[in-house]
Amino acid sequence: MAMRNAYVDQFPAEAKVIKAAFWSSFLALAIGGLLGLVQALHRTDVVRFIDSADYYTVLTAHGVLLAITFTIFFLVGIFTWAVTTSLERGVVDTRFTWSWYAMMVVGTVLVGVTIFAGFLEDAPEILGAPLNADVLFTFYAPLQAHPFFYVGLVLFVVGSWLAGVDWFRTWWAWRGENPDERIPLPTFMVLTTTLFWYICTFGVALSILVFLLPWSLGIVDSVNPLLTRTLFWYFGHAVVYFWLMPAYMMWYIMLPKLSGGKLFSDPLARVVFVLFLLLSTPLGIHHQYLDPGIAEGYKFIAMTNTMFLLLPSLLTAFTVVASMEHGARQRGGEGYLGWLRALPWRDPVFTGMALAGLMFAAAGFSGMINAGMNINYLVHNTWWVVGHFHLTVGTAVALTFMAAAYWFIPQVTGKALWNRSVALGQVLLWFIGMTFMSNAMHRSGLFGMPRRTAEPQYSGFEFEPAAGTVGEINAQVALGAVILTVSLALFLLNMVLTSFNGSSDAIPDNTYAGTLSGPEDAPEILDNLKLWTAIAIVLVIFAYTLPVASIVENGGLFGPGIEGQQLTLVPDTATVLETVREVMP
Ligand code: HAS
Ligand code: CU
Repeated sequence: MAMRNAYVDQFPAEAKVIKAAFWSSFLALAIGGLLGLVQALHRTDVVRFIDSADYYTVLTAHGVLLAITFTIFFLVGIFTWAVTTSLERGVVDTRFTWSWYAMMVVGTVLVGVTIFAGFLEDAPEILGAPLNADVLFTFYAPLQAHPFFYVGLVLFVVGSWLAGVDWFRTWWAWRGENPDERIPLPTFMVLTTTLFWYICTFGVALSILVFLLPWSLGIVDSVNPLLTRTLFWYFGHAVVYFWLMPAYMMWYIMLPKLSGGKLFSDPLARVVFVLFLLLSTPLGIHHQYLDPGIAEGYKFIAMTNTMFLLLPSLLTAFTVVASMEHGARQRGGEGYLGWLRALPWRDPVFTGMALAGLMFAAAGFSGMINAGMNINYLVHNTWWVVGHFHLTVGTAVALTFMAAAYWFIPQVTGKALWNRSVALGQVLLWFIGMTFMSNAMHRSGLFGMPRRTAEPQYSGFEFEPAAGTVGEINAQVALGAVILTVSLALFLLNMVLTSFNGSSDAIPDNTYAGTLSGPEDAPEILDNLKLWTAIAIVLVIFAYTLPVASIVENGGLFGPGIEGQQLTLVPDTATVLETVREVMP
């Protein structure tokens, strides 16, 4: 009998942790996804399951569970897989691996309980404050959560830091045994991503530990909202690449093989990941083009850096599509575009990832529009932005992860996938559902439909789409959301039923794509992680020192705060005039 060579046969102990991380991620996906349906139907006024007063509880849970919990649990799983597989050795000590996983779980539970307490009529008082966290996934001041929310976040982030330590330790151990070898590409991708994760999470850790947590505990009276916002976005842009890099990794090392060929260029892939390490952080201010209190010049620098950061994604589009074409031609594909037909469209792993890539091409365009300082004024805080990130994190990342799960779950459990046709239907449904939903969101944003509100219609104000009607746009969003929910249910069903399957001998080997141009063609300097990290830190210092200094100078380290100013949501004219008179000399 042929020997089976699945991941679980090579690394049984690691496979258990990875499996646990995947299931944590799927649980978050299930709850977060369902809440997505609830709010889409609510906003479009199709069916209302909740009171509008609970809208922000739902929105916070949806955002946190999907953008933070689902994504990061899944990626720590595949990063652990990538490091151990490409170094051909296990982690140094699986007890350490379990401990960071446990820390992330405890953090998630704390955050989850605090958010969901928002549904209770009388939330229990702990530490002198009611349990609550209706602060959305961006959680910057002036919104304030219960201290448990921040403590939970800290535990989760520290858990992810220790995961990074685990990957580095494994690599150091391997380097000791293989002193003269190049870092294998998947490990290289994990390490560069981890390095910028350390750089960017420094900002959010500072924001939580020095400002938000002491403020929610009542140790300090106020904070400077612009400072905590800026620290959040210092982290908040780079985090999107923390989600994206594992998807890119799969496109580089799996898609070429699934297509029947090899990766076009290992050196180019290394350059791409180095560029992400350098440029992911010093541009967070592109989320703050409309924030008063930051000078235009700093916003312009953020815009310039953002435009440079398009480069690694454009290189990725080229390299990955070239590799797919190479694969298709190996399989007999011909012609300028005819080769597309020779791709393995019946394979859900391939098709899911390819469709995710295709949607990301559109997402890249909406990202470029967001990034233009002047055009951003049109789309900021509208549903356009929501359309943008459902194509990026909601498809490029989420669909790639779901497609990857069809390959990974058999690898880490030794069980064959329950149903491949259902899986193929599932990835197609995601693509179709997202086409309806995100297209309508982008369109409605263009005529000013706001994001983050339960009642987007504003009584007495008529939206006028350039084409079609508001009702038609709402119908498309609702239809898209329903299709996405069906797709999600099929995904979870497949995962659950697979776990009831018996062990199978028909699991593909745990290998990934070879390369046409390998690491020997890449200049040695690309592997100099210390050098790139140092440059990345210098760039951050250049981009952030002056804006942060001026924010602190104008608004105070701990603010004048908003408390003293008695801001109400819609102040009457007299109050506005009075405030203007007070602040104007
Ligand atoms: Fe973004 C807002 C700019 C990428 C996520 N973004 C957001 C928010 C989220 C988010 C969550 O400059 C909202 C945050 C909030 O709550 O307020 N974004 C960009 C730019 C890029 C970009 C320039 N975003 C992402 C990614 C995300 C993400 C990736 C998550 C994973 N974004 C912005 C800006 C804002 C913003 C502003 C603020 C807006 C505002 O006003 O609030 C770029 O990185 C995009 C580059 C991408 C490309 C595409 C390359 C194409 C590829 C496809 C290859 C095809 C294949 C398949 C493999 C240039 C790689 C081929 C298939 C065949 C069949 C052949
Ligand atoms: Cu961004």
